[in-house]
Amino acid sequence: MGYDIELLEHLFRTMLRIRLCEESFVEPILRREVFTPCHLYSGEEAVAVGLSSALSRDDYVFGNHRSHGHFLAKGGSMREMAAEIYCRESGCSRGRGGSMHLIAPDVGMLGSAPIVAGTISLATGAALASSIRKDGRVAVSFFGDGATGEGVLYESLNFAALMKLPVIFACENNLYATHMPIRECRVNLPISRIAEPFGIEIHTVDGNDVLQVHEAGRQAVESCRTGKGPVFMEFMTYRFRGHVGPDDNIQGSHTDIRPKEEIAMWMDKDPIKKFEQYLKENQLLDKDRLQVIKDEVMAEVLEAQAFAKNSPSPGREELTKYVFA
Ligand SMILES: Cc1ncc(C[n+]2csc(CCOP(=O)(O)OP(=O)(O)O)c2C)c(N)n1
Ligand SMILES: [Mg+2]
Repeated sequence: MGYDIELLEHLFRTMLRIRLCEESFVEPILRREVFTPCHLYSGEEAVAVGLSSALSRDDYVFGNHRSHGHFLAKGGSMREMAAEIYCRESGCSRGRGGSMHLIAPDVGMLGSAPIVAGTISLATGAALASSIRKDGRVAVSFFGDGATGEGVLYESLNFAALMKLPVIFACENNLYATHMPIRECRVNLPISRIAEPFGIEIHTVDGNDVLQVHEAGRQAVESCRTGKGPVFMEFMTYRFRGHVGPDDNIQGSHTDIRPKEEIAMWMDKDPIKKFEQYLKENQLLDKDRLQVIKDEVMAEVLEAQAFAKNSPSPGREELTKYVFA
């Protein structure tokens, strides 16, 4: 398939920005300089990046508790996200929200929240608004396999199908909800089958292959924009880090029960390494150009860390400033 170099660079750069930015938080979390709970997205970058690259700036995205990738992929500012994770006044939620409350309305990232499945109905509502206004905007709801245990997903699927709303239900199936394997809590796999009774378009996609995600995303967006109604997408992927924080990855060492062999198998399918190899093998980007991108991303990450750490925390007297009672 003929993709332009600009898009390929964007996909590689954005996945790397997510990976390196998140990994730059590992030490600060372990040193307890960061105390907001951090659900790292490492390993799943191709989903947020591939799907967001099929959207336009005006389209909407809603996230969940694991949304650093969704925020950056939709165009949110890295320094404002880093500052939010350090709970600083310069953060995207003015330091009051932390890692799980990311928002960047200017670029269509309308918010993330830790309540599992909590933003699915909000994305459906945003799609209803688009449909009433006829403004052509598509809304994406990113949620995990765990959210398929929540009733609001089924209510939203039904309502969206009934009203033919331009919403993409993007399920990131990383096989676990906290430490519960999906096969132990669902009888009917694959997950995407849950969308069948609603008669909507379904895609099951390799979530570690950014080009496959982009391509499926393009088709889903086109379907929504041309009034065909909602789309359900299931992305098969895996998180490299612990459920929350970086350190519960090794079987038996902490709380993670995932087999070492399974973790190793998925590490071999690292979406960034896979894409870098594809770019080199097909002579699309050479080693030197890839190195320039890596250096630029690393410089951005260091700058974001410095900006965040040098920003003041909200004053004690101002902690309730944005609370509406
Ligand atoms: C309504 C609700 N129930 C339980 C929790 C606790 N909780 C936080 S994350 C999580 C698991 C989510 O798993 P999944 O949706 O698969 O996302 P993943 O963490 O795998 O990305 C749970 C149960 C919560 N935040 N909200
Ligand atoms: Mg999960």
